[in-house]
Amino acid sequence: MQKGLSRRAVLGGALASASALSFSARADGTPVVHEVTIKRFTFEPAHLRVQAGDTIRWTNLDIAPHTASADDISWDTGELKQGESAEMVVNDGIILTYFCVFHPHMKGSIEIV
Ligand SMILES: [Cu+2]
Repeated sequence: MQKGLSRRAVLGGALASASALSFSARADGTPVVHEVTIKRFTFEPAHLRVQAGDTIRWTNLDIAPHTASADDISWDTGELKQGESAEMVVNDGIILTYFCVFHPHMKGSIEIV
């Protein structure tokens, strides 16, 4: 497990409430958790706009295992089985494009605003 990443299974209910969180306003300046679901071999959303300090959480809903891995593998969720998720805190300077090591046509990108 690499620094800055944590993995755990996410229950449906917990995921639903976390999804609601990502749509709340940043009124108090607190970091936001951005949810990316992996479904039908696609990152959804494929492009994220985030601020440094925010967290991205990838959750695999497919039967097939997937990863979210930086193009140069400088960060990597590791293998996510169905229902598993991994989180990463976004820091300035990270590689902003990623893919799935098992299915390299699956691509995602991050924009720090
Ligand atoms: Cu994949």
